[in-house]
Amino acid sequence: MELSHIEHIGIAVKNLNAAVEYYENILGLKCYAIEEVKDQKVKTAFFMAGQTKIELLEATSDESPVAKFIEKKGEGIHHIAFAVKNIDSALQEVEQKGVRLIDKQPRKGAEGLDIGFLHPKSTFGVLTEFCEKK
Ligand code: CMX
Repeated sequence: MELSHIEHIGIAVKNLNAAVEYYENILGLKCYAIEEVKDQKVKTAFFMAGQTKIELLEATSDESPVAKFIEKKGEGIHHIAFAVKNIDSALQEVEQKGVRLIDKQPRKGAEGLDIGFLHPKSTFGVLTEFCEKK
């Protein structure tokens, strides 16, 4: 498997607008896109800090994984996403090595990326996402 870089860091927030204001007005970053990902029940806002992408996540339903996360753990870092060269084979490879997958097949995520999640109970507590730009 080839992990090329950290594609983004996902941060769960209760109020996207308030969080965007903080990142823009206090940290001086520019929000370059806001996108709802219906499949994941989230609204996202994206920033670049140098070469590192930050994705803010607000739940759009009580059933959203982000709503459940905030209820249990509060706001904060939700996941880390790695760019991979071939997401199908990367998911297959880690599963063969004993990692529990959330997504056995890639799905469509924000920014048109193919995404798949690894379960945090198999990854030392960090919800891990693979992404491939096709
Ligand atoms: N990071 C670390 N641990 C997490 C976690 C996270 N983001 N989310 C849940 N957990 C832990 C919980 O604390 C819990 O641990 P304990 O059993 O020790 O309490 C365990 O995982 C199970 O959590 P749960 O609350 O019972 O929640 P579910 O099993 O219903 O769901 C998960 C957990 C990870 C399978 C679910 O959140 C999921 O499918 N996530 C992937 C999709 C996603 O997060 N989408 C939103 C982002 C989309 C995007 O970036 O576009």
